[in-house]
Amino acid sequence: MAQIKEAKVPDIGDFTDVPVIELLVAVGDKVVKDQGLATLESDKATMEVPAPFAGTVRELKIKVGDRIGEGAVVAMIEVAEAGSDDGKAASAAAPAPDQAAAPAKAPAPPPAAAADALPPAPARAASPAAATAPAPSAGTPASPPVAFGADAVAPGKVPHASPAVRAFARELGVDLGQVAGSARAGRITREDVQAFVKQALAGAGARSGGGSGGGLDLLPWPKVDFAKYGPVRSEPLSRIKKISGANLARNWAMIPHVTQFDEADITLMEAFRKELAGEHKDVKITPLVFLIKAVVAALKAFPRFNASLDASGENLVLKDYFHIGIAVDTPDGLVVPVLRDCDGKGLVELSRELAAISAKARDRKLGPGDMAGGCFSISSLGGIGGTAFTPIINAPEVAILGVSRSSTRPVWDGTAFEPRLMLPLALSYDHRVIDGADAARFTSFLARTLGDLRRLLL
Ligand code: CAO
Repeated sequence: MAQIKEAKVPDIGDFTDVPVIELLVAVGDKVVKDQGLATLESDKATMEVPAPFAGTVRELKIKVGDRIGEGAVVAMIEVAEAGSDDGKAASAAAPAPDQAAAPAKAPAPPPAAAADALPPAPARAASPAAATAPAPSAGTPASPPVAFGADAVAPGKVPHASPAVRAFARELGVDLGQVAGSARAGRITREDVQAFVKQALAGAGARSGGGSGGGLDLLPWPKVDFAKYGPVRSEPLSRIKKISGANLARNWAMIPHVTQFDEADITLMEAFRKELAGEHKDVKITPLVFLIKAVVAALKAFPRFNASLDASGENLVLKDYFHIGIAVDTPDGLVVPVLRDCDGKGLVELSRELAAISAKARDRKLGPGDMAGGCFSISSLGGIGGTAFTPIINAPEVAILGVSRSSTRPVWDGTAFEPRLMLPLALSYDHRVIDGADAARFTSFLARTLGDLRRLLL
């Protein structure tokens, strides 16, 4: 017969009067034994109150902000039979095994935190994580929440992390007890969880390859006391650098990059650009907008470049829209806002939009929507200098064009050397999706188009 019992805070060591920072269940939720009911956070540690038995939550006795200690009643739980505290009888009332594996409810990280710190999730296709880490689905975390027994809550033993980080760890199935915290007082950050997952994946990969090159069997990062060698200063990385760094590292490690180099004769294009610039003095018209138009034409001619691998990694999603990401250098680091529907816009309109979006980027006013939905990116260092570089693909896109500074060089026209303005191009592409021959065709097409803009009319 069903019985309603009190779920109380267990012995939590020396902690009393600890604030409740998060409720992990709601009335009506089914819980399994040891599932977290609420999170408490003292100045020394964060801990979850585990369900002492399985059943259905009938009433919550606490709310966020309450301060509680050992013995406080957290919830009233209806169990199927009396005497189920030991968990054996409770199994009769526990959800079916599949439900038990996916607890009824765990809160998602607060949206601010999610948007704030979480770089776009790796495409599962591109990610060995898909093979080893469970894929979270809405409302059903793929792993049981991390709960800590009373014997694990002494200071120094309890993982110290914010609710958002704890929710993030739960989603990834990470036991925070195994993660070393890098922040003040050993607090675990989102980056620590990501680093832990990366390391675990590298280990799993190495194991699956028999330790013979099957995974990223990397050496630990060198720890050097630089101060031993001379005066040093330390400065924290900006938030943008941390986010873009994590994305760049993932893309560099997971995408088989090849870079195809080419050059375009932009002598005629440059003459036209100057003419146009003279007619539109209110806006800066640079070679970049010509590149955008030429890229759109190339994407139309080679649709596999305007595509992404789907989540299974087995299908290519081909796009019939032309949104181009532009790498913008800001004082805080690199960002890639997206210019939409570039196929339907002219050079002057694109120049205005480019000026507006790069100003917005430099003023730190870009929202996540400004950077979403890109098909293909262009990274132009032409205004700065250099002859060539190998850009990193902006996943889940499959290619990126790097542009360096144009220079006038003698070019043999069959009978004589002619001074021509040459623009260096570098196309990095995902070799899983694009073959080298197609990449060479793509850059040749680009070069021909930039060399003779009439081709944009074809
Ligand atoms: N060759 C020669 N000159 C070039 C050129 C090229 N390929 N591209 C631009 N220029 C010229 C422009 O015409 C302009 O000349 P004027 O000052 O005489 O008018 C000057 O260089 C400066 O251009 P710009 O940089 O202001 O404008 P842009 O449209 O070329 O680029 C933007 C805009 C936002 C992309 C750019 O400012 C920027 O941030 N670039 C850096 C991108 C980056 O960091 N990429 C690296 C990613 S990997 O870490």
